[in-house]
Amino acid sequence: MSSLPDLTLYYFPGACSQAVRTTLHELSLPFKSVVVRFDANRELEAADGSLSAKEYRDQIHHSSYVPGFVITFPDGRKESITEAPAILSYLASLVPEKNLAGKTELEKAKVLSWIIWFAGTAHGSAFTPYWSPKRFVDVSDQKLKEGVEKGGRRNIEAAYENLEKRLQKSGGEWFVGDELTLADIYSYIIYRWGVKENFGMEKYKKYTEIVRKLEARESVKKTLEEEGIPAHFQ
Ligand SMILES: N[C@@H](CCC(=O)N[C@@H](CS)C(=O)NCC(=O)O)C(=O)O
Repeated sequence: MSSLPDLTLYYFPGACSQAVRTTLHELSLPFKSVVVRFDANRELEAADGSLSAKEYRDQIHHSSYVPGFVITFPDGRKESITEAPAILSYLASLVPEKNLAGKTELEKAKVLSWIIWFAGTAHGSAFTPYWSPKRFVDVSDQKLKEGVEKGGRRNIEAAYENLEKRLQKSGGEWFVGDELTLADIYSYIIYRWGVKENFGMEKYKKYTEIVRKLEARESVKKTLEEEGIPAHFQ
């Protein structure tokens, strides 16, 4: 453990950065976390005053989003990584014996496929237009704004249906086979967003079963406690 780099997560409670926190706990990796908040210009800055919005954008996240993730190596060199699937894959590689990225080459591809799909399709093409239409259109045009939000909501529903169908077909106990992977961990926050936005999540039976199992894990319990979010089922 002593040769491991220092890890710092920049997060917002209940955001996609939550998947990084749970992965860190699942791997028992020590880390520091810094909560971010919006400044007067709606740009993210460190809430503890350690980074202004400009510093956060310049040093941590080029687009001023979470998760921000910084690795400080024993020689003092710092690197930052962005995009949740990349951060999760990096973390899994620090503790390869836990196989969170999958065991076989085929499993690894399947885990990667799910986490890219969560980030790009379920989040980026569905929740992001629904919540942040300004990333797509000029929101001073009410019609355009509403059109994007509506498309986002439709894509969210389609994503959950797609996910449940694929889970039903796959037959394993978790997203990929019978062991917990990054795919399950990432799926948790995507489910909670559906709960928050009233998508009637319990109709997605297998997904719900997996989320119940996730909430029974110490890693998820710890994450929810640290982010001040109550469990959904327990
Ligand atoms: N593709 C990015 C998406 C990051 C993202 O959209 N994060 C949201 C929180 S879930 C965010 O930072 N929102 C702040 C904003 O839109 O200003 C990733 O996976 O890291």
